[in-house]
Amino acid sequence: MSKPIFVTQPHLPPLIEFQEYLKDIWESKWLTNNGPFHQELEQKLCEYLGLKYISLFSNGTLALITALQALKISGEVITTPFSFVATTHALWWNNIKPVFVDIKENDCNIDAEKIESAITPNTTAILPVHIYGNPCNVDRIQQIADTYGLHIIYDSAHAFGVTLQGNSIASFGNLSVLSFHATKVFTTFEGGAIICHDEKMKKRIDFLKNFGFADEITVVAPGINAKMNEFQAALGLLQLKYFAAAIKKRKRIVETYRNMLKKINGVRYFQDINDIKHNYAYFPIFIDQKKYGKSRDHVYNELKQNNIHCRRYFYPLISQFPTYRGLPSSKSKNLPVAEKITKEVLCLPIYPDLDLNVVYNVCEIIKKLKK
Ligand code: T4K
Repeated sequence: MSKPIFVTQPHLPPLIEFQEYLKDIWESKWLTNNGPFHQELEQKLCEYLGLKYISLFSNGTLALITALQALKISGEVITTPFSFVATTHALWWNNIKPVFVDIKENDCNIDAEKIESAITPNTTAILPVHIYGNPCNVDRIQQIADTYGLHIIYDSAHAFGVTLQGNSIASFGNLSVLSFHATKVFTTFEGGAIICHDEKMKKRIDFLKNFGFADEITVVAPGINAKMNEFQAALGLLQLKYFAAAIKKRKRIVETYRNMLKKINGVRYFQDINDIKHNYAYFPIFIDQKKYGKSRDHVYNELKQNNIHCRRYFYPLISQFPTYRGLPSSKSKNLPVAEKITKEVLCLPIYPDLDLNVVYNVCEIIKKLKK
């Protein structure tokens, strides 16, 4: 049997380059707690992304949980059901009630026009996700937040490197959270970050991720341990070096998919949008069963038979999991678009070193199935 192909694969630098960093770590014996590589990565990321303040984290989920703590968010938060569970779990871990709002078919992001009708006296914030790296309608969401006095925390887990009119997408909202998990375009094994806009908030976030310590003997809040270690930071520094080349390779794969899938009735995919620099983190396709003649799951299983392991990101919806399905906002009639998209979506393999022959093969299988 041929080698299995997975939906993604991390893009790693030459081992020898990482070994150089390991030598330094071995010599200094500085492994974690705001070490030299940690400091260097924070600085380099600020430069690279054009941001002023960034706090590194051990993973994106803890960064989300801490972001909510940093703003003291409580009550109800408006969010999307079409994301990875961690988005809503972060609310649950903070004892906050999620209120789901439907998504838009064109980019799968929260439908900003439906946010206002979900606001109640208990609403304190909006937690949208730039899903697959597609920028949310940041202007409209900001306008709503300003009108109703709400905070915005963006889950930008998929959106590292994405820009909107030349600005990093992570620069929007009161806080924005990145993930550097192994499956992400920019990885530190596990990892994440919070982006904020002033020094006081940066300090507060740094205290919170280190048990609440402000100095050796002062604990200012019930913080958590969410620090990024030196090994993670070292990989991050190397990732930066290869990031631009990796995105170029991803783009080529996306263009090949688009080219090969363009004449298949019932198969839809995203196009590039002017003003946006995309990161090509995922290549989701949407299969309209009526037009295509077969279901999404049929295609998923057929590809699996061929040792090509695609993923149905994001199926089921978060609102369909036992923890959340009892919420009033989880009802089907509240989420018609999300319920349609979750049945249609299939993320095809994409990563910088993916062989283009695999892309041809995947597309041929999808073409043949239509007949
Ligand atoms: N918000 C959003 C919107 C998110 O998507 C995520 C995470 C978060 C928040 C939370 O951020 P973190 O706390 O994770 O930093 C994966 C990832 O575990 C998760 O990070 C990610 N989103 C989610 C979309 O995908 P799984 O369960 O699909 O991962 P897994 O282990 O099945 O990996 C997928 C494929 O990737 C494998 O089939 C093979 C390949 N792979 C995976 C790993 C872990 C590798 O080649 N090497 C590896 O080390 O969740």
